[in-house]
Amino acid sequence: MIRFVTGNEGKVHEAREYLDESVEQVDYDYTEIQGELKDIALYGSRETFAETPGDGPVLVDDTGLFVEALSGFPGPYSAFVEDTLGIERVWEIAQREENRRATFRTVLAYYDGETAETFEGSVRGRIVAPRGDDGFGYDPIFAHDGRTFAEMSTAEKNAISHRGRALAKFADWLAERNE
Ligand code: ITT
Repeated sequence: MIRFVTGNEGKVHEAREYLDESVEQVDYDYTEIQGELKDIALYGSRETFAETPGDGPVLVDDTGLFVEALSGFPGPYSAFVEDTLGIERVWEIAQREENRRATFRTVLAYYDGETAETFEGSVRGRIVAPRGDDGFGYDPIFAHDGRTFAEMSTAEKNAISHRGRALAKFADWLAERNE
């Protein structure tokens, strides 16, 4: 069993579709240090393991949307920017740029008290006017191959997404380890 550390139901839903292992959501608000996604996730996994009851391994997911023309903004600040500006405003800002390319990145950090490991996934796409009702967060303004993530089913999104790719690496590693 994996303890997936997040307050975001959308992330849990995607992880459950993807992993064979059972996934328990741990809604622990770990300290988000300033830095790169990998450092944030690693720090969060160690802190959660130390501070929450239960002894199963923990998995932290830190994700960011990096808009090329905005030098990677909002990147590691994506959650803050979604809460304060909202995705419509991010679209309005990106709309002023000729280059609308963006990358979603996820870093998963696993920690079981001994082993610490990270798994990264990314996907390239374009920022577009909001479309679609599914998914969560920035999904309505992120398009890949002509469709936004909010216009895809969870399975379709997982097959190509930043999180899906990171989860795939994690699942392979776990399967090899459990052999
Ligand atoms: P936790 O930290 O509790 O996991 P969070 O939603 O704050 O939840 P992040 O900091 O990793 O998680 O997320 C950064 C932002 O990116 C946040 O606004 C999310 O809603 C958004 N986000 C994360 N994954 C996403 C995805 O697959 N599609 C669209 N938006 C996503």
